[in-house]
Amino acid sequence: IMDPKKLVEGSAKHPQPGKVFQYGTAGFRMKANLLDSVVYRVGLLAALRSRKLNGQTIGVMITASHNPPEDNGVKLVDPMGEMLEASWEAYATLLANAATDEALLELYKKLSSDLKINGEAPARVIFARDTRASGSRLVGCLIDALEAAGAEHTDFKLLTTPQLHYLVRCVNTKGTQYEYGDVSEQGYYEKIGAAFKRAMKHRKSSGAVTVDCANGVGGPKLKELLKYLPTKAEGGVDIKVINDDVVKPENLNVQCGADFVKTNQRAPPSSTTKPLERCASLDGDADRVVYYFTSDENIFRLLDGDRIATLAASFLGDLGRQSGLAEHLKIGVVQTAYANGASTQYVESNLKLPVICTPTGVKHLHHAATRFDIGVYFEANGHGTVLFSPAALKAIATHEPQSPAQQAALETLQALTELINQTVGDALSDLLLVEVILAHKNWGMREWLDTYVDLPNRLVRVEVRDRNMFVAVDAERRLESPPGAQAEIDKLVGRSFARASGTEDAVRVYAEAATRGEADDLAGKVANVVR
Ligand code: 16G
Ligand code: ZN
Repeated sequence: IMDPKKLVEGSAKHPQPGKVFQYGTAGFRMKANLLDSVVYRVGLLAALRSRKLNGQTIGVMITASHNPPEDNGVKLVDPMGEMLEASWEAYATLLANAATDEALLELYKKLSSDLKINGEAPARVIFARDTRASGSRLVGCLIDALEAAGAEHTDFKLLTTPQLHYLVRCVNTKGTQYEYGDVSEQGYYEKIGAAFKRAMKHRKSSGAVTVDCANGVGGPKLKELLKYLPTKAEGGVDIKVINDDVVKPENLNVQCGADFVKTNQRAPPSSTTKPLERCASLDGDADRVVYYFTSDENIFRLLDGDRIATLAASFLGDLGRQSGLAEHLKIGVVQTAYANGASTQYVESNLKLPVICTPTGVKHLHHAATRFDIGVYFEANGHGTVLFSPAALKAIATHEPQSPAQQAALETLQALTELINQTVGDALSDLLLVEVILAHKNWGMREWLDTYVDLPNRLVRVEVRDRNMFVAVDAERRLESPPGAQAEIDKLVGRSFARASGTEDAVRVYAEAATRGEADDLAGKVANVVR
């Protein structure tokens, strides 16, 4: 049970700095020195959430993903490894903004009674952090809260964000028919390693990939995972790890990592790979991955989340047909408005699969993907995964193959259900998924790139007086407010939309057109409408 005296004393150790905080698309995120009181209060909420769910384990991840080293952040993970239920985000915001220690205690009690929480129910929380220098101090704030709230807690130390999501699901499914895996970091590697071996069973070696780990937690974790994978000689992939310096946390995400590569449309300056060599970049907490290479003509080519989604959907469709399960496996792709129009067209016209467009933010895509038997979702920035419905899992597990070819496809499909992290986008798991597919298709980067031609596009950030004026509808593809703005955009040629950023004080404009010049021109014109 919660100890009121401890709660107030703990709060006094981590005072609210007189700022207004908001639980955003990815939890709380800001300069790390502002975060102590926020983490303390998130700890209290984690305990409340666990009690509300009768002692199911809640996760707390301390990370600021691709943001600069001096930032940090905190977010909650729900029992099945999903993001915190949206209605609870508001409680997190309320707690973070309680002005005094006593006000915090009162609010805790009020939430507890409003939400009909049994104060004597057990509370269980597990947590982890990325490699930021501020991480261990913030863990201290979190532990103070969990002690005050009377929650059992386990520190899993340094993990990637998706590893923590995995563990939360494992704890909560332990001993049930939905057991997800062993509740340990090693269990994660074993599960993925075994699945990868199985997925590669009908293939030989598939070449090499150089992985830029953003100097973040993905570096040591990928190196650990390698110990569970077949070597190149054993028919595995030759994975070379670079930018894995976590000893100097000030290097995190600096001139490297998935966000750097995607935003700057170029390889990390430290990269020494040659033309056509396969490269990938993770972000700071390893929940995003993008691929790239330089062509023979020395042109940088990015294969982002859209490309991973199309590759995965195409392969899963093949496996469905080859295993004789096609009619039981309705595959769909979920994207946001940022997806390149050519990728959407490719999925609909070539793969003949349905596409759903949702607002930006992983939780929206994830939710929509559960509507399919196999839901492939990716944001263009490289965050995404593939979800298998319970019915699909059952069909894949129990289908009787009618031929050796069906058998082989079925085995690969079964392996993929284990290889792919079902809780959240996972760069390590996605990386291996791409490698498996390229091996099966016997493709290099060129063949993958040549599946379709991206439309030229341009993304601009526009500073505005008040971004809250910009209300987007229709999965952010249209502006409802300010009045008249959408009508102006509709007059222009090409596809463009404007939306308020959920993470920065600005409006983002995306434009896509037949030529580079037209895309730039369109983005400029829409930016002027917004300004
Ligand atoms: C957050 C989202 C990410 C999204 C980005 C958009 C999660 C875990 N993260 O980082 O998916 O792409 O926000 O940022 O949902 P923006 O609103 O500033 O464009
Ligand atoms: Zn991330």
